[in-house]
This record gives sequence, structure tokens and C-alpha cells, in this order.
Amino acid sequence: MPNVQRTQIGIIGAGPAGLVLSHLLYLHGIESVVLEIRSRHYVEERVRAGVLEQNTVDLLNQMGVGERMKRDGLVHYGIELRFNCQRHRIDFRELTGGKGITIYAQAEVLKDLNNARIATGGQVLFEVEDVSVAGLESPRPKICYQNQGSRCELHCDFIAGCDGFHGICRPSIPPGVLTEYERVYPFGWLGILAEAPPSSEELIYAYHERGFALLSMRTPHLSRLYIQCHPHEDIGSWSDERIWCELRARVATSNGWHLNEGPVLQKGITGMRSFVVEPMQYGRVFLAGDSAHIVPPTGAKGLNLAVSDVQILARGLDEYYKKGARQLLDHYSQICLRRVWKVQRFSWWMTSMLHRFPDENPFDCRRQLAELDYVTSSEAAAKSLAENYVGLPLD
Ligand code: RFL
Ligand code: PHB
Repeated sequence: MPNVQRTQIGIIGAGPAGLVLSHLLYLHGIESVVLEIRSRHYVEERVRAGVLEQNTVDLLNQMGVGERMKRDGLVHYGIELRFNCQRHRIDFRELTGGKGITIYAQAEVLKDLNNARIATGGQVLFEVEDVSVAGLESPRPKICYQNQGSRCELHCDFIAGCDGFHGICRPSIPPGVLTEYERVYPFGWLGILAEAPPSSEELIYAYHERGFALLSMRTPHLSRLYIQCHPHEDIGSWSDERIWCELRARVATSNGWHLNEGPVLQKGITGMRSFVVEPMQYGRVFLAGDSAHIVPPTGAKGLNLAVSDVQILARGLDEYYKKGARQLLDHYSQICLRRVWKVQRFSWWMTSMLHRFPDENPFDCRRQLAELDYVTSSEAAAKSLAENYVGLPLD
């Protein structure tokens, strides 16, 4: 006989979507259990996103998990676009009426959320196995899993599929229900974490004939740097020196700007895709975050989009439990997708403007340079980049 537990919301995945949802629900007085296949250590050490929109920062603060972020987060009011060896600043504060972004690693957000869940008696079960879902159309869906060798079932009112792009929730929805929209890009990003102070106060996005490069950071002592590469590149063929050499070439300026270098602590290659499923709900399962959509990282939106999905889901569940109304829940997908598609457009646009494409011709390169020139010289164009980068309003 399986070990049976009952809760209101069964959440699959302890990434940003799952943990933010679980803690938001707790604050609304709604019970949840989070199931995660990886260990807590793995989830908290995985190097991923670093840019938080103001909406995300405000929400984490309202949830009471913003203390360390307020102390250690780096608040930026602009980014630099670098092309033709020239530097151009996009001033977010001026263009958006005072808004900015915060640099604070996803892994740190997850540590803060896990600590908050534990401190308030939340249940997050790590290293569970063989997770599957059943009865999605019934009023009592269930999640089956193995925990430390025991067969377990979690009976819930609703299931939140926060299990990322490779999770099991999306594929558990019957064939024919979901429509997938996808674009896979013919390049990837090679990313490194380096023990070197950031070379610039703000992020630098560089367009170069050798390919795109991005200079970001994690702390005043740690740089996070990326270069465009072949999507199936073998990381073994990239020595640290080869990476630094490529970075130096791509971010060089005409007046001898200097790149800070240091020991490489971590490196990896990520493919790039744009992906959306419609709808984001079926019966009693709701997909949120990367399980429903993927954006190429050029717009720095993946984590922020995951957070805005679950903010909307939490409101819908709150309305359901407080008033018995399903109005918001029934429109969850519709409300999220409007925002998702705008963020998809922005992420695709930034990606298309800044990368070299294998099938491009000289016309395409001139057009990209004209686009960069336009964005950095027209206030209207710069405003459009800025308002999307700092984050569109939630509603
Ligand atoms: P996550 O973070 O992938 O979390 C999903 C969680 O679900 C677990 N899981 C399962 N749990 C139980 N049962 C199963 N069957 C399960 N299958 C999976 C996973 O172990 C995981 O812990 O999704 P979420 O919460 O939607 O959050 C989304 C963000 O993590 C993501 O959008 C961003 O990190 C995207 N992303 C980046 N975004 C940026 O803005 N800047 C970046 O630099 C950046 N780097 C990245 C990234 C995503 C990456 N992925 C997905 C490979 C680098 C990488 C490598
Ligand atoms: C990061 O710091 O990892 C980062 C920053 C901006 C991006 C993507 C990734 O667009």
C-alpha cells in the first residue's frame, strides 16, 4: 500500500516557480507540498540566471524573503550596448521613470526561499523519484512518487507543474490538447563564472563579427561572462585561455578598454530556444515557468517570467479558496500568455539583433548594425528596449 498524504496544492519542482508559488500560497493560508527530484545542494548551487526585474524584487520583498537580496543585490540603472568598438549606454532610470534591475543569482534566491519554507514549516521533499501524475481531469488529482524507497501518493485539489522544460507535467497532458510553438537558434552560449571583479559597473552586451559576448556579474568579486558559440560545441575544446582570448576580442573598444580576468570557477554550454505551449492548463494541472515556455537568455527573462506566472496562479488559487470563484483560475493561461508572448518577442528581438547567424549575408549584418545604431540614438527605440528589460507591468 502506498503512503498517502493529502494537501491542497501539489507542486512538482523546487525551482523559482515552485518555491515562489509554495511560499506565496503559505502567505495566503493555502497548504502545499513541493516534490523535487534533485538534492537541495544541487538546486542551490546550479549556476543560472542573475537579473531580477523590479516586479520580481518587489514580490520577493513583499514575501519577506528579500533581506539578503537587499543587502547583497547589485542595483543597476542601465546596460551598455557595444558595437563597432564603441560604447553606448541605455539609461533605464531616465527612460522608464526611475526603474532598474537587480543582479542577484538565482541560486541565492532559491536559498532564501528554501530557508523561508523551512522556517515556516513548509514541506519541500528533495530527491524523490519516479514522479508521475494521474487523474488530471478528476476533482482529486494525485502525484505518485518514491521517497527513500517507499511508494507515496500525494492527493491534491490542484497540481502545479513547475518542473522545468524537461519535466513530466507537460508530457502528461493528453495528446492533442497542447499546441507547441518553437524556434531553435543555430547557436549556444558558453558561460563562465570567473574569480575576477566585474570590468564594468553595468552589464555589457557586445555585437561583434566574431559573435555575441555578454559581460555580467554575480558579486563585486565574481564575473559571469558569456560568448556565442556553436550549439553542439565540445566544452573540452575551450581552454580557459581560448575563452579569455575570444572575450577580449569581442569586447575590445577603440580606446583600449580593459577586461578583468581571473581563475575560471565553472564553465558550461547552453543551447538557445524560444518555446511556448498553449494553453498552460488542463483539467486540474497548471504549468508555470520553464515547463510552459523557454526564452533565449539574451533578454534575461526566464526566471522573471516563471515568477510572474506563479504570481498569477497564486492569485487565482486564493480567489478559489476564499470565494469559491474560478474566474481567475479559468483564465490563468490566457492572462499569462499575453505577457509570455510579449516577453518572447523581446527575447527573440534582442537575440536576433545581437548574434551572428550562420545563414546571414552582408545585408543582414548591416541591418543589425542599423538596428543597434537606431536603438542607441533614438529615444523612442531606447525606451522600448528599456521598458521591456526592466519588466513590463504585471497586469
Ligand atoms: P527550473 O529552474 O528548471 O526548475 C524546475 C525544477 O523541477 C525539477 N524537476 C522535477 N521535480 C520533480 N519531478 C520531476 N519529474 C522533475 N523534473 C524536473 C528540476 O530538478 C528543477 O529543480 O524551472 P522554473 O522554476 O520554471 O524556473 C525557470 C528558470 O530556472 C529559468 O527560466 C532560467 O534559469 C533560465 N536560464 C537563464 N535565465 C536567465 O535569465 N539568465 C541566465 O543566465 C540563464 N541561464 C537558464 C540558464 C536555464 C538553464 N537551463 C534550463 C538548462 C542556464 C541554464 C543551464
Ligand atoms: C547572467 O548574469 O547570467 C545574465 C545576465 C543577462 C542576461 C543573461 C544572463 O541577458
